[in-house]
Amino acid sequence: MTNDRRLGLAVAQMGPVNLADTRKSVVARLVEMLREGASRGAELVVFPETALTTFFPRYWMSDEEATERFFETSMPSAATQPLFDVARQLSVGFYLGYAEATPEGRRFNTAILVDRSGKIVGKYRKIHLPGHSDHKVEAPFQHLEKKYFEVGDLGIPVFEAFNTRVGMCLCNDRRWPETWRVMALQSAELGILGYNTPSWNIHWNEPPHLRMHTHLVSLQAAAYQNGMWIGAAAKCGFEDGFHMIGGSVIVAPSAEIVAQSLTEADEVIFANINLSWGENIRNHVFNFAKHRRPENYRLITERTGAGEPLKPAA
Ligand code: CDV
Repeated sequence: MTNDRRLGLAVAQMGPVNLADTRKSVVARLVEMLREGASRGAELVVFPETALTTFFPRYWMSDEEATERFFETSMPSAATQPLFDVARQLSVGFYLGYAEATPEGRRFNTAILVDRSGKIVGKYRKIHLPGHSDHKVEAPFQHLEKKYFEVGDLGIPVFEAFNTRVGMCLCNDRRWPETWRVMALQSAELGILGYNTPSWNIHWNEPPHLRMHTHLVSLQAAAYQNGMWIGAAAKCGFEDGFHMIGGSVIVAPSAEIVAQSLTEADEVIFANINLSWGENIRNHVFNFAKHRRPENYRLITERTGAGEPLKPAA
C-alpha cells in the first residue's frame, strides 16, 4: 500500500530552433507551452537542453563568437523574463536548459529549476560532456561540447522543491547509471532532464533506430533501478537540416512509460504522477540501506577507464 502524493508534471518538447530564430520568438514558444502545461494541471514543466538556441555545438566557430551568439550572461535576462513572469502568474515552475557564461568568463551547459513563485531554486551544470574539442573538418557536423563547455562544477545536487526531492541532469548524463544512483542516494523521487540527441552520430556507429532505443532503455532502467520518476524533454526535428530524435517521455519507477510525445514539434505531454510509487521499489528490491554493498564498488570512484581485473582475495 503506498500513499497518494501527487505532482502535475508536464514535459514540453521543442521542435527545431533554427539559427535565424530570435530569443524572443523562442521564449514566446516556451511561454505558450508553460501556459498549456498549467492549463492541464502542471505544477512543473520540463523544457529541453539549450532550449533558447539551436544546438550550436554542431558548428565550429571561435569561443568568442559562440559566447556572443549563444550564451546567457544572466538569468533571468531581458529576453527570458516573460517566462519567469508567467510562471509566477500561473503558479507553475519549470526546468530550463541553456548555455551559461559566468561573470568570470567560464562557460557551462546548465539547467535551472524555477519554483512556482518564479524563483530560481536549483542549478545543475552538465558533467558528462560528449563529443570533441578539435575541428573535424571532414565530418558532416561537429559535436563540440568539449570545446564550448567546462565540466560542471556543482556535482549532482538534489533539491527540496515541489513537495518532493528533484534531481537534474542534461542529455548525455542520462546514459550514465552513476548520475541516477547519486540522485537516488539523496532520496530523489523525480529526475528531470532536457536533451538534444542527433539522429546520426559522427563518433560511433549507432543507426537511427537504436538512437531512440538506447535513449528509452537508459531512462527506463534508471527509473526502475532507483525507484524514481523521470521526465525527459527533447529538442528535436530538423534544425537547419540537422535531425534530432524526439521521444520525450515521462517514465514511472516501474520503468513504464506513462506519457510519450507523438511528434517532432513543440508538444506538451502531461502526467499527474504519484510520487509515492517509487516507495515499493525503494523499500524492497532496491532497498539501498539493506542491500547495497559499497565496499565492493570502490572501483567506481577509483577508476575512470576500465583496467586490469583485481587480484582475487586470497
Ligand atoms: N547533447 C548530448 O549530450 N547529446 C548526446 C549525443 C552526442 C550522444 C546524447 O547522449 O544524446
